[in-house]
Amino acid sequence: DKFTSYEERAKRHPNPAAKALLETIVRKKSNLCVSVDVTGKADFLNIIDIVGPYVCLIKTHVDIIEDFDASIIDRLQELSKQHDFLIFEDRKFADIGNTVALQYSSGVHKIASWSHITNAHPVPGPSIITGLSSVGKPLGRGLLLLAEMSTKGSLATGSYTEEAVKMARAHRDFVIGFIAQRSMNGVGKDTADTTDDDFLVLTPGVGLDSKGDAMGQQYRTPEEVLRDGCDVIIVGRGIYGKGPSVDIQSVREQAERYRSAGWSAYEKLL
Ligand code: UP6
Repeated sequence: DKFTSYEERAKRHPNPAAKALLETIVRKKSNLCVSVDVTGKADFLNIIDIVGPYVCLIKTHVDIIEDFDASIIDRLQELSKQHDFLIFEDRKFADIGNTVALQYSSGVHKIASWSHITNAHPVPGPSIITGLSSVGKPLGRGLLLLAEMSTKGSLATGSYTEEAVKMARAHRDFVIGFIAQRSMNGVGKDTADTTDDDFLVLTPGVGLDSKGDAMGQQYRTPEEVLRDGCDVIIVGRGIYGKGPSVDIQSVREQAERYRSAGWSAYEKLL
C-alpha cells in the first residue's frame, strides 16, 4: 500500500499526543527517540540536554534513577520545552485495570502528569486499556501496546501480536500504536483494506555498531527497521555506550549520527 509522509499523517491524526509527535518529527527532521537508561540524576539530565536538539522523543525508565526526586521531572519538562521533544515513560504496565490506573496516576512518579506517551503489555486483555485510558485520555495522553519485542525468544508473536492489534483497533481514541518491529497496519484483519489503520510503530533494538548484547537484546539498523514500516527508532546504549562515565562529545556525535541515519532511511521511502 501507499507510503504516507509523517506530515500528512500529522494533519489527520485525532489523538493529541500522536499528532504532536508526528509534528515534532517533521519540524526537527528527526525520527530518533533516545532511551536514557542511566541510574544517576546528573547523567540522566546531562544526556537529555545534549541529545535534546536531535530527537523527537525522550524515553525514560524513571524507576531506575537512584536519587529520584520531583525536581528531575521539573527539569525534564523544561528541557522538553527548550529542545522541543515529547516524553515517553517506558513503564510497560501489565496489571489489572484498577492497579494500572493507580500506578499511572499516583505513587512517587505520577507518570500521567508528565509523560505524553506510555506503554502497556496487552497480556491482561482490553481492561488494561480501560484502566489507563481513565487516567490518560482526559489529559490528552497516548498509549502504545507492546505487540512485539526485540529480544531473542520473545513470546509476543503470531496470534498474540494479532490480538494486540485488534485491541488497539477497538480503542483508537487512546491507543496510538505499538512497540513492534514492523508495520502493524492491517495485522489481524480479515480484509485487505488497511485504510483505517494509522498506527505509530516505535522500535527498540536499533544499533549501527552491534548485533546484540549478552542478555538477549537484538539490534537492527535504522534502514532495516524503517523499510519494515517502523516510524520511530529507539536507541539507548548506541548513543551513550555502556560505560560508567558519559563522554559528552561522543554522545552529541552519536545522536546526530542516528538522527541522520533515521531520517535518510525515511527519505528513501518517500
Ligand atoms: N525495549 C527493548 N525492546 C523491547 C521493548 N523495550 O529494548 O522490545 C527498551 C529497553 C531499553 C531500550 O527497556 O530501555 O528499549 C533499548 O535500549 P538499548 O538500545 O540500550 O538496547
